[in-house]
Amino acid sequence: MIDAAARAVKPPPMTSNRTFGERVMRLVDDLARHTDGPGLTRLYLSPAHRATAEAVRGLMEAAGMSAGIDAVGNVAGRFGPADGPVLLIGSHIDSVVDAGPFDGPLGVVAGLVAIEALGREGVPLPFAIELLAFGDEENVRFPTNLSTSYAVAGRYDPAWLEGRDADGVSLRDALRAFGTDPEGATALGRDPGQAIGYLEVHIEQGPVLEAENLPVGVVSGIVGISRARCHVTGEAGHAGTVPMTMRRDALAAAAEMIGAVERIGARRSDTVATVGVARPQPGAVNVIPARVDFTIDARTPDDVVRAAMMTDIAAECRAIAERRGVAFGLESTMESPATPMDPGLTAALEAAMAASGLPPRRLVSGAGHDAVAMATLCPAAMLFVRCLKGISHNPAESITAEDADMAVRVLVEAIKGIARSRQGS
Ligand code: HGY
Ligand code: MN
Ligand code: MN
Repeated sequence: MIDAAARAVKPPPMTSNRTFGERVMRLVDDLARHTDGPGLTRLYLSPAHRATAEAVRGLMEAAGMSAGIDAVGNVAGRFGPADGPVLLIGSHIDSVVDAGPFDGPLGVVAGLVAIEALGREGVPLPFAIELLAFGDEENVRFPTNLSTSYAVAGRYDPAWLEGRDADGVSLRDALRAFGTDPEGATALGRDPGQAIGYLEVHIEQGPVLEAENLPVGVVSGIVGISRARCHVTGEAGHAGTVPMTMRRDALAAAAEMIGAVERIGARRSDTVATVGVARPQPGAVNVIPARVDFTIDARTPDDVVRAAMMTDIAAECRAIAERRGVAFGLESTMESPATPMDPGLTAALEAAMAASGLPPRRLVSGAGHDAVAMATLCPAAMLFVRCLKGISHNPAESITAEDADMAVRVLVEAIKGIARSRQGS
């Protein structure tokens, strides 16, 4: 996965007097061309994911890293010695459906540009840097949770390989079709004794930094996430002949349940609950729906509150099902814990921000990130970058080259600060 000999070639000079930010924007734009459609859609292990992984590997190698694609589809590039202490930097290159270009790739590209800069400067580092492009952060295709970053953290659950996508393809078969050996998935864990920390640059995906006119901020913690698949089963019937009082309409029941999810999610200012997918069957204009499958995504910074919210949602759905004479089933598909970021690494990011004349600003992340998985391996911290109107998971997602430039400068300065602290200076 990582070539044995770490090649110490110098990365290419900046091709013009481009700023870090301009290079980041150009590279993100280049990677955005790899899509399976609609729009920018790059699901885990898809052809577009493969093409993007190959492109990232090429960029890593051009920057002087030894790079490879591992058994679960991560791209991993190593800058510096092949053994010994290592600082991990990364984010994901998979996307949601019809996504924006920055959610994930910004963190990979910012890491690359920072490593290129450190290579050009010839900064002596007391550790290697490993750049990672994870492949399954969005968990859209398979019922997994951050499977490829958990693989790097040494916590890959082999049961995930049996999970199937909407077409019935198992994760095991998808990995084989991608060109990897799924049996290697559980052997990717990095040595916790050598992993000195993990840094991730990511768009905020929220409106706070823009509202406060700040280019970047640091993440205090990442919310916990519960996800579930729900199944409502009623009875198909003729839309014209079955009296309203004699129906077991699965879609009308699901609609009431979806309203309950929204109402319960809105009870507190620190909770959210979303039904992102609802599929009625048979889906004909003149047939009373027999079945609806829908999803729940519930989040809070407090795991006790989250468990209580899911209990209330399930109880309310069961009561609605009982009253309407339909069957209801709920299966959990994700339980991701609320994850505080490492104080030491967060302070290193804040010191780097201060060195760039920026005030400290800490934010809770309402989005999940690979940092949740990486925090089980080593200290983890995140740098958020302002994005236009907080828009994300949307083609309108955008950032400025100036903010991208600031993010790379803060990342470079933070890496130097971590190096200084390890050298005792
Ligand atoms: O759903 C999330 O929070 C992330 O975008 N995967
Ligand atoms: Mn993301
Ligand atoms: Mn996302």
